Amino acid sequence: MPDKRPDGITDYTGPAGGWGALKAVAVSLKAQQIVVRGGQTLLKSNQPDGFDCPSCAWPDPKHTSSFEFCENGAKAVAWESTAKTIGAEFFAKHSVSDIWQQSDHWIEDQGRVTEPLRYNAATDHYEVVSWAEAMRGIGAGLAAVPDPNQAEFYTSGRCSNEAAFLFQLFVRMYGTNNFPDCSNMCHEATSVGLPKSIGIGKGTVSLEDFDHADLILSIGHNPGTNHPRMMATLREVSKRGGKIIVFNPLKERSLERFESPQSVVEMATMSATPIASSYYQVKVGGDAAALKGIAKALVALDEAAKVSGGEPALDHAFIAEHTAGLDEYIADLATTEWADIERSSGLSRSDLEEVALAYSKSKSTICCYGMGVTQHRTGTTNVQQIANLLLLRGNMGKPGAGICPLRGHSNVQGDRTVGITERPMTMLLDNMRDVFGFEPPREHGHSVVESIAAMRDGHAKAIVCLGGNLAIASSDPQACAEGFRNLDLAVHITTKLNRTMLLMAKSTYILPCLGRTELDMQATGQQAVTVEDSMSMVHASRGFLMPPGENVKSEIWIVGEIAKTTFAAKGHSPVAIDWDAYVGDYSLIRDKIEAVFPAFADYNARIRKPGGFHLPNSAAMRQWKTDSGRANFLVTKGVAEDEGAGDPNVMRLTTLRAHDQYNTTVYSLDDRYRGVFGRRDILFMNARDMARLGFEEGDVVDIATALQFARPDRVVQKLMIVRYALPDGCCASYYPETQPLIALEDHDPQSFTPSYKSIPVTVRPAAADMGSDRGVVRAGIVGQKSKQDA
Ligand SMILES: Nc1nc2c(c(=O)[nH]1)N[C@H]1C(S)=C(S)[C@@H](COP(=O)(O)OP(=O)(O)OC[C@H]3O[C@@H](n4cnc5c(=O)[nH]c(N)nc54)[C@H](O)[C@@H]3O)O[C@H]1N2
Ligand SMILES: Nc1nc2c(c(=O)[nH]1)N[C@H]1C(S)=C(S)[C@@H](COP(=O)(O)OP(=O)(O)OC[C@H]3O[C@@H](n4cnc5c(=O)[nH]c(N)nc54)[C@H](O)[C@@H]3O)O[C@H]1N2
Ligand SMILES: [Mo]
Repeated sequence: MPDKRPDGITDYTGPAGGWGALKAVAVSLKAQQIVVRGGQTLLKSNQPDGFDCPSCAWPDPKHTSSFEFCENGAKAVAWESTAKTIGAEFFAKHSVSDIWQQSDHWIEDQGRVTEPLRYNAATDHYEVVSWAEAMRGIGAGLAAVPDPNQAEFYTSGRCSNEAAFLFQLFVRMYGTNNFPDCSNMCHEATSVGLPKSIGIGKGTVSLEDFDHADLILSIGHNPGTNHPRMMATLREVSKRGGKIIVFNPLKERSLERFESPQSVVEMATMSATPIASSYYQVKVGGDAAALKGIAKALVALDEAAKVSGGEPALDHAFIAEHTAGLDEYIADLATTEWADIERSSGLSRSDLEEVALAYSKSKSTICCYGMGVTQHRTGTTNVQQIANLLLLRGNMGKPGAGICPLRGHSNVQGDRTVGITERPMTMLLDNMRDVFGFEPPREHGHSVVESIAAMRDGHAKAIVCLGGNLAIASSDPQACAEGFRNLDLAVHITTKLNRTMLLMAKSTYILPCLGRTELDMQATGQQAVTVEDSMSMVHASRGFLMPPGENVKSEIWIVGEIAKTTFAAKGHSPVAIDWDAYVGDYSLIRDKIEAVFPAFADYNARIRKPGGFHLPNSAAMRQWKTDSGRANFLVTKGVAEDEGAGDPNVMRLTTLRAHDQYNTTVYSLDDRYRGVFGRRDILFMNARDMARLGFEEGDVVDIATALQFARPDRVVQKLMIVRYALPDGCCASYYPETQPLIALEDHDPQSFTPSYKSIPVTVRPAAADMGSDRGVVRAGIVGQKSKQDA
């Protein structure tokens, strides 16, 4: 008899996808009151003449003619093209302190912001202002910052190449490289780690490569939720007999079985395709050890082959021609003990030898990975271990092989390509100087962690956020709240209201912008923008829905206005720029992108071709732009130190996305594939750990940060324990509710990526309410109460 589970918890037994996915699409369209409009919108997403789906960066299929949508893309589009709007009436009715009391879900669900707003501290209300007034205030505020390096300019990866490029032009003319960006919290370990390995900070595969791969290693990503369109690709690989080997502490349903909502046969017969051929539940933070174990076993196979005269397990010709550092790497593998590998990874030597054997038989292997790899103190070196393993068998720059970081936001890769970077290369700055005729700042700027620290410590005076929800997405909401409230000026360019906008600076503005799905009319007519997907394909995106209000402006228009008013207030501009011309015709911006980045040659012509064009990828062509001129094997000594391993009370917490959320946007409180409905106040743990720590499923507990970064307020209260297949000593909970546990200082030292996915915690029976929002996690509230409220 199945045992009784707590409220809202079920055993999910079906495959991922299937009728459940189609039903969920209908529900989210209805909730946003756009059944008809949304249906039309979906038909236009990821089509040659439509808009780029804002949900993820997985590329479009080769033949963009078929109707490709996915459940979570549908939710994202419905959320953006909602019929609900908020304007003067809403903000007159609700004070900021009132709104603060609501859940994050409620706040965003109020709908699209339709008017520029300025905060009035005397009344504690946002008030509608004219665009001219808002811009005068913002320009004066930015001009008043004593040193340009005391201003921060955040971007979230939904903005287009054109908006991002114009933004970085303005900011560099203003005089700083302070570009905190969502990728600092996401794939920065890739951007920092891979250039040293293979000379480029991006993936090397294209979608076609998946047709030729016979082995996919899938490490630390959850495509059924976060890149659902990838499931079609994995299903094809599986159907034609390719192997898929998964490393993930949690059993994720989509990686086990998937029923394609686009396959008539599977839907009619309720059948499903198995995805993973083997599934290894690696310990949280144990990937580097597992990768080293596989490499060590592979080298042993190669040695054995030398003796027996069998097929070598390493690609010696590739290694000799293309790589450097093999001897040091092999020497390190030799001194890394199996006992350490087994302890750190939680996997047995024989498991890892099995993977090595499968790998040695593969002709072409792709390794896909996500946040399970990057969001650790060891993020950068984790990524480099993946590259090492691929290089051992020449799986880089040949058909069907390569490295495939799954990017997050739909244009996070493009924003980086066109200059949003706090550590710019000399070539970028030289080209900016030559093309625009001003001397850009050379000093490196702030990443997310550094900008929050500067705000918290009172060094930064102003921030402009081009999208996102920085204070909630970042680690340490305590520091973020303090930081935002220290500022003289905060500006939020946004589609919707979120909690970051409730952390009041002396002067705070909200500026409503168009989303991807909407018609963008400027002086020369309807405009298209461009984006770059996870596989370096650049293509056009054209919205067609009517904007939610006549005062909602394009991001590009807003950036242009901020630039004009700031330099007017300063009384001078480093160089005369005709901002109105760029805003009036985005193809002029593309001309300049092309002038600064030669890879965009013939930009305007090439985006007219359906599907767009591919940016050249040096590593994919086996050109290694590294210091050694070769692909480098990079050594990380030993295995990740298992902090707290000696203490049986310390658990390692990882933070996850539920199926019904997009980062900090919570669409609903369900997480269907993990069997959770109507609640997010969950701590997943295995039955052995529950028994060992004296808990039962359904118990309500508090979790506190342990060890180095422990602090009395690093506590999340009242989570309910739910049984889940996880390795011993590991637990999991939802992002962003768990942010208060993560210290700003707890990050990868190389890439500054917060270690969102390996937080040492202790678990204890729930104590009395600590008198803060930490007691109401269930409602999705994080952070502190607002000052106005205290
Ligand atoms: N619907 C939807 N789509 C999205 C997003 C969204 O929130 N919702 N977010 C977008 C963004 S910005 C991003 S970056 C991507 C994120 O996409 P993913 O990388 O898939 O993100 P996560 O859900 O954070 O975690 C991925 C997986 O890592 C596993 N994991 C946790 N810790 C470890 C570990 O130590 N080792 C290993 N091997 N695995 C581990 C978790 O069990 C989980 O299955 O998705 C993008 N697409
Ligand atoms: N604990 C933990 N923390 C994490 C993660 C984790 O796995 N665990 N993941 C990290 C990752 S991978 C990322 S990428 C970050 C995400 O960090 P962000 O990108 O800052 O966060 P989002 O939640 O994606 O931002 C959502 C907001 O963007 C605005 N928005 C939506 N569409 C548009 C648009 O078209 N234009 C503009 N201007 N604004 C728009 C809306 O106001 C919405 O509220 O979070 C990171 N934080
Ligand atoms: Mo991300």
